[in-house]
Amino acid sequence: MTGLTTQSYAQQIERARNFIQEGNHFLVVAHVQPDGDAISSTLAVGWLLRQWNKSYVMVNENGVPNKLNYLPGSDQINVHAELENIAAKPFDTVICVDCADYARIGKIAEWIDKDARILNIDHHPTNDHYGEVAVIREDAAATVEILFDMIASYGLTLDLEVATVLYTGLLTDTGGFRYSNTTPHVMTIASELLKQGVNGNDIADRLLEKMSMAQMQLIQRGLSRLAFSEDHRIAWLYVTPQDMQETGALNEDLEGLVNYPRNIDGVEVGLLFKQVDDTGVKVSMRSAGLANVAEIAQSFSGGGHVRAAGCKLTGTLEEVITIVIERVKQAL
Ligand SMILES: [Mn+2]
Repeated sequence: MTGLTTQSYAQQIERARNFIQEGNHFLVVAHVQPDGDAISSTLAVGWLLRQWNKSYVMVNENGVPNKLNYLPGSDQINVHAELENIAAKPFDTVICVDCADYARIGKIAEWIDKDARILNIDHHPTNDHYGEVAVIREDAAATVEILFDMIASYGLTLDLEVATVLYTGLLTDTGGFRYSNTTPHVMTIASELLKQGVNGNDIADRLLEKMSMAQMQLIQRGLSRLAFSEDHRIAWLYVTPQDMQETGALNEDLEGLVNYPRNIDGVEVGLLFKQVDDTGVKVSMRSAGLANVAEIAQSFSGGGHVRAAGCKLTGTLEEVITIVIERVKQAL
């Protein structure tokens, strides 16, 4: 913790400029199981570094979800294992994007120097301000919104490539410009990006409409197990390793599944339990507004946003469902 919360956003952006200009070679890393904002933020930082002739390596533990492989430069994002073949390591200058805490980079930490200089760019309210410089705006809809502000503040000129990347991060983290984080500023930025020639319709179709067969089959299985609390204010689904195996689903195919329980009239909290193995269960939580699921997730060492958060617990599927549902009941 460096306690930079007292600094203004503009000052943080200036400190980030100095951080980048002082460095030569960067590792750009996002969180494990990256979403649209994480991948887009990685690529936007890469674009920014190229404008200033800096060299860099982009990475995350799991690579790029198939759905996002239309993004320019996405083929240059490495997975954890590929860093093995990269000469300049351990890395001593790191830019973390969309990671509320340093542990969210997962196994990538193995390739980073213990004394590395870290720039932390993020919008999660649970961000603990790790790193030498932190650019945090909790009311930003996405980390790409902060990156747009940085690019504008540094006087760099947008092009179609970075506009496509930024638009993707905004679209995904606002649920297609539908969530409560869809502010006038978000729409102003989206408008700027569309002016660059971004094909908003094509991106929305790829990311919001299309589904893989495995994703649809997981929905089918998940919905067949839909369960409710007695008062019907909590609803949940679960998915087992067997489901993943039999449908050939990847982790990215789970995306959106948690919205089904949450979207039911009268449901305040929707949950998805994903059994990882015999001892661990990942929990995704979505709130309709009344419950702060970030707090609930944090009480289980997880984190996230007020209306969307997650955590991982040890125990059997049944045990974890019982413990978490009990905690959600207390929060309602
Ligand atoms: Mn994000």
